[in-house]
Order: sequence, then structure tokens, then C-alpha cells
Amino acid sequence: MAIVERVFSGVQPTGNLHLGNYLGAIVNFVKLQETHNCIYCVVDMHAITQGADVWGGPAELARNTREVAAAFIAAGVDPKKHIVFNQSQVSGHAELTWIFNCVARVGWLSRMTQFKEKAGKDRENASVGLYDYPVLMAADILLYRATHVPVGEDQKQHLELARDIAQKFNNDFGDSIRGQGFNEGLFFPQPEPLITGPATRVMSLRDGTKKMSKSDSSDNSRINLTDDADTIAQKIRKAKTDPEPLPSEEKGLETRPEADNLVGIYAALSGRSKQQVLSEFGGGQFSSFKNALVELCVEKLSPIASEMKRLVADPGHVDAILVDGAERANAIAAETMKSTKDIVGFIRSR
Ligand code: AQP
Repeated sequence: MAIVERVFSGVQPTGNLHLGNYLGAIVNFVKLQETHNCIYCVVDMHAITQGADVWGGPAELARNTREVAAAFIAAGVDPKKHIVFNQSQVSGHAELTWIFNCVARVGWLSRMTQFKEKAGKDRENASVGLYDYPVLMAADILLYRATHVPVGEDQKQHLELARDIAQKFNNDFGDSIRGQGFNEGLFFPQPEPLITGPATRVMSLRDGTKKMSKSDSSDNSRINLTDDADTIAQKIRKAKTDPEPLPSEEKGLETRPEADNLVGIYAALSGRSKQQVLSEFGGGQFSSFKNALVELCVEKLSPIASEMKRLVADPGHVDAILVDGAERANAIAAETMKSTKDIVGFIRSR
């Protein structure tokens, strides 16, 4: 079984899907369909790693799962040509996580900054699942032996961990891997993060030093993919800025996080570089730039919001897409699990 190029990525169904998720990840999901076989997953098992106060309980989880699938499709992911499914329908994610739990080292996980941020001061009370989140993420990717993973910048460290796990598994089981007929002891690929574009880390509209995030208590900190035109306009007009006019050169954004963020959003949505945006708006006041940004955001996001609305109004249709995707994902996953079990030495039915 040779390694073929394959894209995998996931988004958690934890509600409030926002512009950062869209520009950091989903836009690239759409582009990569032209060149790769792609698997896009609603990672519902990751969503329950924090308390039900965060993920909202069973009804909310199901609703959010359908909403993320709807966002993928509304943004342009084709679930027939590629695969869209929810993680918990493919048991291989949990099975491979256990094997990887025995490969990953506690020291590696203890360095993960996302765990430290999310667990906060009350670390003793965090779930084991939250601590183990990056191992499940490595299993998500490597279950499909995926080679490329489009993500936002915040996921870079987790991708490095997935690479370390793949390498250690290949080393630890090298002889067995060769014995099973895989070349040079290489079974799992080293997945490459694809962190591209001018908005790989979209910041909060209220504080340019904080990531735009689903869990921010202020709804004004983010543009949700389901926001209507008026709400988008209101949030952008209220977005924090500074008193200076926009600079004409990119260097002038270096110490101005809020300005840098808004210019980055404009650049990403218009398919231009930040410098091109500054060549047009540099020297002008924020108010006129914000008007142009409102217009652009509404033009790009409104069709997505209305298509999402249409899709989630028909949960049976979305569920059928997820079931079909899960069957096709499972066919790939089952092959990886068979070989992995043989490599590890687990007896299985033939
Ligand atoms: N602000 C962001 N800018 C660019 N990319 C982002 N992503 C998330 N926030 C930004 C990318 O979106 C994808 C899906 O993210 P996720 O749902 O798996 O989890 P997350 O990174 O924890 O997202 P949030 O919105 O920030 O949630 P909370 O508030 O729970 O922390 C990933 O590719 C991520 O990089």
C-alpha cells in the first residue's frame, strides 16, 4: 500500500462558527478539492472534551454538527466528489487513538499550549480527553494516512505532534512494518500543515492580540458565518481600531494589531495581498475602509449564510450526506486499521 497524497481536516461542532474558521481553514478546503482527494470531518468527539456548559449538551451537539457540515457545503465543498462526515461514525478514530496513546509521550502532551490555555488554572479538573485531544487529532489525520492538513496557525503545534507520533510509530514498529511489505519501515506519512493566505490567524474584533474564537463570551469579538448583513455591519463598525489613518506600507501595520487584522481580513476575502489592499486604502480613514470591508464581508458571507440556513432546515438531508461520507471514510479507515493491527501484532478475523 503506497502513500498517496490525501487531504484531511476537521472543524469542531462547538457552535459560533466564525470568519477565522472560514478564512483559516474552510476557504482552503474548497481550493484543495481541485488538486487532491479530500476528507473533511466534523470532529464531534473533540467537541465533548470540555464540559457540557461549553458544547451545550446532546441536542446542541447534533445541531452544531449539522451546521458545520452545512458550512462546508455552503462554502463550496462537494460531498459527492470528496468526503464529508462526522468523526464519531467511524470507530477507527477511537481505536487508533488508543494505539497512539501508547506511542505518544506524556512530556510531549504537557508542552501543548492549547491544553494549557483551555484548562486554565483549574488543570486538575480538566478532562483526560482535553489533555489527549492532540493524540485524537493525530489519529484523525493518520487514520486516512493523509499527507496534507489545511489548518489555521493555532493548530501548528498539534500538527508537529502528529508528525512526531507518525515518526515514532514508524521507528518503534519498523521491523514489523517492513515484514508487512511496506517500504523502508514507512507506514504513516509525515502530514504537512497547509497554513496559507493573509488570514491564517484572524484576531478578535475587540482585541487585536487575541485570536477570534468560538468561545469568546463577546459575540461582537467575531463575525459568525450565520450573521446577517446588519449584524456584520454593526460588528465591523464597532471593531476596535486606533486613531491613526491606515498606513500605505505593510511595515506600518507591525505595531497596530487591530489595523493589521482588518487589512488581513479584507485581503483574504478579496484574494489580494495586504500590500495591495494598503495601496488602495493607505492614508485614508478607518471609517471609509470599514465601509468597504462591510460591503465585501456581506458580499462573500451572505450567500454562505443563506445556503447554510437552507441546508440546516432539512436535517434529514444533511444526516444522509454525513452517513454516506462516513461509509466512504470507513472503507479507507478500515484498511489502515487492518494493517496497523497486523503491524502491532493484534490478532483479528481475516
Ligand atoms: N481565529 C482563527 N484564525 C484562523 N484560523 C482559525 N481557526 C480557528 N480559529 C481561527 C481554524 O479553524 C479550524 C477549526 O477550528 P476548530 O473548530 O477545530 O477549533 P479551534 O481552533 O479551537 O477554534 P476556535 O474557534 O478558536 O474555538 P475555541 O473558542 O473553542 O478555541 C482549525 O483549522 C483552526 O486552526
